[in-house]
Amino acid sequence: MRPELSQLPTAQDLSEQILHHLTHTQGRGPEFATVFDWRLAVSYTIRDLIVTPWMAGHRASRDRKLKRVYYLSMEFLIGRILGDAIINLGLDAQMDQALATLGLDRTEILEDEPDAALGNGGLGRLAACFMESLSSLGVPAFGYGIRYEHGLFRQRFEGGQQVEAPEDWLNQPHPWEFVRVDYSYTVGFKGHVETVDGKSVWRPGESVIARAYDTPVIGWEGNWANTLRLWGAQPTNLFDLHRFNAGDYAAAAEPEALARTLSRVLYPDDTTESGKELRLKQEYFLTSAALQDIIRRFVAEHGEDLAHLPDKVAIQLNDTHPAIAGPELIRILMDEHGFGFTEALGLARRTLNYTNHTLLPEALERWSTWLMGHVLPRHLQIIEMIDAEHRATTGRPAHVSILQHDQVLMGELAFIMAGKVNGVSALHTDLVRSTVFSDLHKLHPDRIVNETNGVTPRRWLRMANPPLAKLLDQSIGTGWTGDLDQLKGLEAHADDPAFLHALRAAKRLNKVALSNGLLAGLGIKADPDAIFDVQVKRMHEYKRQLLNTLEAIALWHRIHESPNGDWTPRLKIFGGKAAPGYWMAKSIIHLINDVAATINKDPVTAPYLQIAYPPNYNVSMAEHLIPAADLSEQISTAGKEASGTGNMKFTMNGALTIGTLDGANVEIREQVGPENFFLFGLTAAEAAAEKAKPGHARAAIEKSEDMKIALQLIAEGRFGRAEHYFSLLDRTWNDDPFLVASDFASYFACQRKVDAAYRDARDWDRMAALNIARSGFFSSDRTIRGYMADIWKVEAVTL
Ligand code: 26M
Repeated sequence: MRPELSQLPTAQDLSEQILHHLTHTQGRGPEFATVFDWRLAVSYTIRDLIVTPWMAGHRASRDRKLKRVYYLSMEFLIGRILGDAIINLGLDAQMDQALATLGLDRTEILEDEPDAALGNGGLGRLAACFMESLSSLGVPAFGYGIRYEHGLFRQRFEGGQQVEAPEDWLNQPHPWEFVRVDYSYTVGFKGHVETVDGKSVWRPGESVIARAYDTPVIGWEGNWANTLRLWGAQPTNLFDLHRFNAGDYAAAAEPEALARTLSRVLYPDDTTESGKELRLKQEYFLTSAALQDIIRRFVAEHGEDLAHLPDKVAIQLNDTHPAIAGPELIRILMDEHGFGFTEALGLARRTLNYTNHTLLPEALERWSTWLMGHVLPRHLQIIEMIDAEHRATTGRPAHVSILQHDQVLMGELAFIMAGKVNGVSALHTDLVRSTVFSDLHKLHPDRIVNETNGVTPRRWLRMANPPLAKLLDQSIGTGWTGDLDQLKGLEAHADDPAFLHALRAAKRLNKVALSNGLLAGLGIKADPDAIFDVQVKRMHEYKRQLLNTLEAIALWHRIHESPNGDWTPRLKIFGGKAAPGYWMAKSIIHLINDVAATINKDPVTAPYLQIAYPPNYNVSMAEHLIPAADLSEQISTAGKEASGTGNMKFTMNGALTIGTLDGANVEIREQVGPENFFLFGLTAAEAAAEKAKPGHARAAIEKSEDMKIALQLIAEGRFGRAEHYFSLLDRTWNDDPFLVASDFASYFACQRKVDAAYRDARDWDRMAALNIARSGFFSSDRTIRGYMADIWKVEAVTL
């Protein structure tokens, strides 16, 4: 419990403060105020309450000289802030009352806030959940990222195809950030390396200024807040006065525009695109600014002797994107602080750790040595030194190295520079050990550890699902929010008809709300008693939205064959964006929309099968979709999904999973019990063996009449012009790298088991209850405790 509960503001305090900020901060009287004005006034009111614990935390961390965690990430997919802050401060009831007295609509206010979409998907959202858990646990921490002016693009559909438009969240005042003009650092690029008195000195040829923008991240019960520090790029000189005076105004503004491009836009890919110079510069921009800030703070608190850095600083690299931190920290220690190479390397390795999020070979970052040498000449030298030292001390053969085929392999670099390397689920960590990093694992058998992902139950349960949260509070008390293992207490209710009835009613409320809101907006008349079958995630071949779509087509066909059959009504919901350059993923989007258009207007099948694909899936949409789901689709090819985190959110919200033995699905199934999980498909080992068989796809298609028909219907042009899908069909028949065909029959049969199970409401509800009861393991609080003990060696603050 919050210790100073008595200090919580009343509803009246809140409404007074809101009116105060409306008048004095927004400069608007209530009679003229727009929803935007009110939302800002409410945000400032809540922000005021966060600032006190925030500053107290900074003071405590500094005065007690505590070790801090620094989470470096190119992405923080935070979504909306206001609703989450209200919940974490424990002010939901008071705020509802305050808004009611002011005549304001709570939903309208909250939904006026743009999503901070500074990330692509799982990796970015994980960083946001981690920031929340670090604050909830009271761990002194900073998140460092980039303040992208434009987050992930907005998606719409034209003729069923994805069209991208720029996202523009900063085109209005952002009430949650504090700009720190005094925390600005110069970041250099290019130029050359000189030797001065036997020491290497990098003379950058270009530079920009990184300016800090701080957002407080408040933890559960409002006791602690950490800082998310995002860097915005500023020009070192504002404009070229000579050119301006000569009348060339556009050219005069060039240096400014050029500098600002560094923090202009988030790269919209969630696998690596071919090495783009701007992306490398963004990565170094984040890393250099963060390290300068970390070292400045260390020196201010602990003095000049950086030999103690690892005792006070734990840096986590979120994938390889900030992996240039290794060479950069060595460069600072050697070139600016006079350490020898070996000592610098040792200190860096005791400070840095690396999380791997993917095994897909196309997603492993690599930079050409030419580009690396051009943009960061001193760093390339240091990378060569790191590589030579590593090979000398381990006896690693020359053909395996950080530098291969004129490329810098960032995974190798991150591994070699890290004290600990972690995977994000048990299966993934095993595969990290046995595949991409097998030879490094042999050389460093204690370096790789597992830290299974988690998600914050504050946002993903208490905030997103009020009907369920209320039922949980009534059934097991409110303690679960800060200690998710307490959900275990629900097991005692899993056979109680009254509880199961209430659970069903809570789910139904969410389904009705979704039907009347988002779905009605799409022109879909949803049946709240149908199975709400949801697959939401980035569009990727390995995630197999195609498998789900082919199942829908085959089912549609079967319903047509026996329209009077005993079909279980189902609404399939898809959500997700494709990288703009990912042609296959875009083709799958097109197919889903074409199939939906045909099926949704078919009067014969309409009572049993509908498909919805709301555009522009984002964090806020997830908050609506996940609590309304009955069935969670986690159907990636085994061995390809590192963990998944959506899978955990669905489980917590009482959806049952249909899934493969991939990523954290394995652990979800272990936790909830195999009898409460719909398993299908090949295992990772079987999938690898299957792929090696020539003609595996064709053989599997020939064996499944349902699959053959589904492909046939597409080829006949039943869902729009067949030409659109020739490459998709060709790839499925002849290549099928993600084994859609091999897993189809098993998936289709499993879905029919789902149909049957859903018809037994009592049994379904019992399974849902047990899924919730056993989801406590998937709190990101548990994950963060794991990092603290195994990797960071930090402790939470006792207040
Ligand atoms: C790299 C270079 C250039 C541009 C973009 C990137 C890039 C950006 C994001 C590459 C990968 C990115 O994200 C990968 C990702 O989201 N991985 C997911 O991480 C989750 C959290 O651990 C896991 O749950 C998912 O299984 C995994 O796919």
